[in-house]
Amino acid sequence: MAAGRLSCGIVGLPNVGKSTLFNALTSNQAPASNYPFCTIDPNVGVVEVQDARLHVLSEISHSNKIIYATMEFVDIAGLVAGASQGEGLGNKFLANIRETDAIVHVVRCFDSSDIVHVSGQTDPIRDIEVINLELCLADLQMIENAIPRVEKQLKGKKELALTLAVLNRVQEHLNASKPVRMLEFTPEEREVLQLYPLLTMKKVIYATNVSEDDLPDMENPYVKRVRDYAAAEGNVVISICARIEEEIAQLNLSERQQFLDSLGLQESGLQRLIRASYEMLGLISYITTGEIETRAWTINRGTSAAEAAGKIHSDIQKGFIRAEVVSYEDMVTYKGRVAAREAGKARSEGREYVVKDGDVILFMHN
Ligand SMILES: Nc1nc2c(ncn2[C@@H]2O[C@H](COP(=O)(O)OP(=O)(O)OP(=O)(O)O)[C@@H](O)[C@H]2O)c(=O)[nH]1
Ligand SMILES: [Mg+2]
Repeated sequence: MAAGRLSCGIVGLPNVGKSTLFNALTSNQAPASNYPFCTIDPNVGVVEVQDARLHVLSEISHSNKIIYATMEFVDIAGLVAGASQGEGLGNKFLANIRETDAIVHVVRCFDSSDIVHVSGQTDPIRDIEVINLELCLADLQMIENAIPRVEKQLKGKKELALTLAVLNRVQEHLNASKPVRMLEFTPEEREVLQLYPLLTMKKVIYATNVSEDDLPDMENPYVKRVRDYAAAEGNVVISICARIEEEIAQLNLSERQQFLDSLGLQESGLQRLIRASYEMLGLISYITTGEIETRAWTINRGTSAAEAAGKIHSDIQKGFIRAEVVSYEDMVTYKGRVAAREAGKARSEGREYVVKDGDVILFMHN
């Protein structure tokens, strides 16, 4: 995670469309924004989270610019069976995944005789299980290395009994090739587990990559099977056509809408994927708006007003007096903060107020 930004790693077998998706994600910049787009390194891209609310508020405030929330995506080279044993570039890929906060698992759901499938033919569930097994095996290695160490220390430190119990439970689960995120933990157990950055603890979105022929609804029997599989695990599925997304991303705004219309699409699949990823990371946005800019600020769900103010500047957090909060809906209904305030729709909130997604905030500070 660079610059405090959370990241999603794009994983999957080779040749399933990860880089195509990554290229689409990172070239898909909003023309209205002048956020300095940067590719941190060739495999890490900063992506804007489109938000129609910012357009509406920028018109109300006559803002000079819009600044979107951002998040990172990391293109991770294809994992193959045996990666956890060092097959392919195995351990290097696994280390890359460990550094990300959540996973977008790209699953090939298109047939193509031109594009070689590493295991012969398209079979999304087999593919998912190859990847998940490698991730489980990598986690199992970590746990198997940790258990004897904890056992040794346990003699002097009785409080490690909980750690050992958790590790044993996790080991048993991983031995059955099941991801650790499916287990339930108490808050104390979760704290213990933070010392062990497990790959299968990370949340997952399955991105089913379909053929151009499956537009506009992007459903096919392969996708259906992934949906059933993901539902059983409680995971989200977003269907995309990476190749089309890459084309869409090359177009300017007016061409883009025309192209989407011609394909029968409301919005690009990329936007759905970005939003779902943002939510998966537990992120929400609060908004500031004025003549200079209308801007979304990223916070974790549950963040207090004072902490949220600190995102703008640490001085605002330190000198925090109060936050004047108007909901997005009231900003629109009353066409701005002044009228919303007159209508009694501006709430005065203290340091501990828990900020909600879409709160439009003005901070008062010393
Ligand atoms: N027909 C079709 N082809 C696609 C689609 N997405 C990707 N491809 C093609 O599949 C091939 C592999 O795509 P990449 O994006 O390079 O795959 P990758 O997952 O990054 O592969 P590795 O980096 O080798 O692991 C390329 O020739 C793409 O053009 C799609 O939606 N439809
Ligand atoms: Mg690639």
